[in-house]
Amino acid sequence: MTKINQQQMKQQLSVYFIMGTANTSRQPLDVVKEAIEGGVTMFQFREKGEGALQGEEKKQLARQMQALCKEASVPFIVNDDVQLAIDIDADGVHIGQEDAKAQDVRKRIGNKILGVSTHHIEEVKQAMRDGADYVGMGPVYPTETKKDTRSVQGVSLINEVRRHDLHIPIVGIGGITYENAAPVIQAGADGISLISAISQSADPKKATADLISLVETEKASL
Ligand code: TZP
Ligand code: ICP
Ligand code: MG
Repeated sequence: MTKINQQQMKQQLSVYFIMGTANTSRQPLDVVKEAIEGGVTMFQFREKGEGALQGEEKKQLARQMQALCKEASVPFIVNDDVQLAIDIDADGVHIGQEDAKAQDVRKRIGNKILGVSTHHIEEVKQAMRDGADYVGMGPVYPTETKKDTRSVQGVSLINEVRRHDLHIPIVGIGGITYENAAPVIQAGADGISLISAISQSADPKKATADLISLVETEKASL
């Protein structure tokens, strides 16, 4: 596996869907399948919260989602669980500031994609030194999906990083919907990352397709 280049990474981040069993009342695999049909550009398996699967059950669901992604050439990223990502040969890992150290994770995963959640410009610089391929920034807007988030920051950090001319690929996260997504891209993010706007949608395929066309329009207008 060769390391992803920055230009490719920026394209893959456009509409980055994150999901686990807690984020839908439907069959999780059906939701992922529909989101893929709608054109998601990257997927993260985030099996957390109430009723989250563990051990072999978690691994089995991960493999099933991974297979759907693989068929559609959608990069499959595992949240937090570095060992799971290695065991099933996922395309990458996403970690927060409270998880394993990015530098150590980079050593363990070789050229796989590494994403790091950041909330301050110093964390962004550190993630870059540690070898992150992209950073997540948020919560941009209030969200009901994750209870232990940092304070809502709008697009201020995204703006600040771009003002400092840092070229790391950025994805905004937290409370993003079709209605409020445009300012995130206008601020300089390369994409939007969403859970509920797709996973709770009555039509995940259409929700995704609409988000894709919005992000592409916004990127083209910059
Ligand atoms: N990290 C910061 S906000 C968030 C995570 C995982 C949840 C995003 O979920 P939603 O439903 O898109 O607001
Ligand atoms: N950003 C991304 C992309 N994923 C996450 N799980 C997160 C922030 C907390
Ligand atoms: Mg985490």
